[in-house]
Amino acid sequence: MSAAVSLQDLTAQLEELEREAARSIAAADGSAALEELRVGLLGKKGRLSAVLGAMGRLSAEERPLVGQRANVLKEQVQGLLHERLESLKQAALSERLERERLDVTAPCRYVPPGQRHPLISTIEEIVDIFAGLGYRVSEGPEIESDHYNFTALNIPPHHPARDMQDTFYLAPGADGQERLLRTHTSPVQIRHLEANPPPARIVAPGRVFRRDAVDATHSPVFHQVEVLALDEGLDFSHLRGTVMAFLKQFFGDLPVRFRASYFPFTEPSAEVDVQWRGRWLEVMGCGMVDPAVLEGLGIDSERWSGFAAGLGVERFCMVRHGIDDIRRLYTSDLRFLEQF
Ligand code: 2NM
Repeated sequence: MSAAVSLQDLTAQLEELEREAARSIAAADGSAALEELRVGLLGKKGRLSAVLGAMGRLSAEERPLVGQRANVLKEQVQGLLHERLESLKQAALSERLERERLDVTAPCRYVPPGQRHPLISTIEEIVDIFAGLGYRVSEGPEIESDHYNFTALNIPPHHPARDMQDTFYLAPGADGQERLLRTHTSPVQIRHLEANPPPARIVAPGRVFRRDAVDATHSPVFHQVEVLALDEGLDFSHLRGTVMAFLKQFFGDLPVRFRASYFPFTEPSAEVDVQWRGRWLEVMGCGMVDPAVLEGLGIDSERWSGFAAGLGVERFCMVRHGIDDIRRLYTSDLRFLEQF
């Protein structure tokens, strides 16, 4: 037989067990530690089982007293284990929320999926300057008739500009009319004047086509911007002032010179050079719209006068960025394009 056990002994053991359980559960730092405590306290070979085992040696009157006390303790310990587990879970969640906090309003760097092609940004820059001078954008078809591309512009039938060497001709349209790829954006101006009474201030950007062999400075497809102003009392000083203001905005304060030239659709005509890094570069052509062009449109050339100017966008873009070969603008080499 085992040693005698008293009611006092067992009650004292249960009280000691209760204090110890409360202290160790409060100190437990995770679910594994709590499970270990649960097994040690309430498991089959645990501390409570040991007390209950010894209870058998008490008298029949004393046994229920210890039994009740043990049941209360068991429930208390289970409650403490549960509460501690919940508070550890809560603490872990709070810690994680704090650690993973994300300020969705924080400013960040926007990485665009691509960039403007340098030709496009050059067109935009040129058009924006003329927009600032009061010009409206006007556009028209790339496939044109002989009439709009040549005849209406005072380019007579045997003018060299009409030569097969310069113009891409297409098969005639359904109406039997000759079709071609426009060689300049001037037909846009003609179409505008035909559809709108004067005055006019328009800027016409777009693709144009000429039968040129490809080299470092020539491409059969290139881009032009042309401007036209038509009003009462316009003279060459207005043309000069406009061109000077435009070139100053685009290139900065560079020396500019006007050289007398010839275009079938302007009289007088001039070519404009800028001095760039010590060399004179031809950058645009211009002139007073030939009265014959206006009369052909039914516009009274005694009352209305106009000036026009045209430039090649590739040239402007190449000068601005120091690009040495026009083909760079068309070959879509990312090592080139990513520099802009
Ligand atoms: C140039 C040079 C000079 C021009 C003339 C016209 C129109 F339609 F009004 F007659 N548009 N563009 C013109 C004049 C274009 O480009 C070098």
